[in-house]
Amino acid sequence: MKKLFIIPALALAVAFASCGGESKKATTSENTAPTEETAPVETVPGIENEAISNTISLEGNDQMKFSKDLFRVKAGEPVELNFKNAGEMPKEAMGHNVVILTPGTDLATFGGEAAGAAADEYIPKSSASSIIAHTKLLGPGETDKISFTLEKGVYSFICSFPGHFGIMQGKIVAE
Ligand SMILES: [Cu+2]
Repeated sequence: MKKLFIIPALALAVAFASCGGESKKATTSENTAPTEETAPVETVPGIENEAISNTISLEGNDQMKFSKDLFRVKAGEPVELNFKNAGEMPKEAMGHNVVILTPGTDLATFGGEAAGAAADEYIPKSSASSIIAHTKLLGPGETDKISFTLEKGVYSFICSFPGHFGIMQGKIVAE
């Protein structure tokens, strides 16, 4: 007589276990909702307020400042950058350029290398692999125009004249 009671009890236990297993599986699949397998992207505050444009204009001035420090461009298509030194001070004292650097370039290291490259207008040959594009070093009133194409990413740009990159720096987001 005992057996009759044990068998239904076992069946119930098995049914309960499998039921529990199923509900656990359902929870797991909910938690692993499709996520995009992309590399972590650097977030740039304020970028959502910038319109995408591949023609960009920038000025440097006697206050050692760029007129803008954030640009948003379309990746994979040429970007035209128009740069002007809007100051009046002599080039030897307040020259400006724009150097676009590869993602991950350490600005302090690059700036140090650049400061030692006076003969090359502060474009250091030793860090050439970190440079995507650069303008000429401009004196007062001078302009230069360069073109380059960026893959998706966040790029720093600086003025490499000695002592300027700490303030004269910004970012270009290519998306
Ligand atoms: Cu400068």
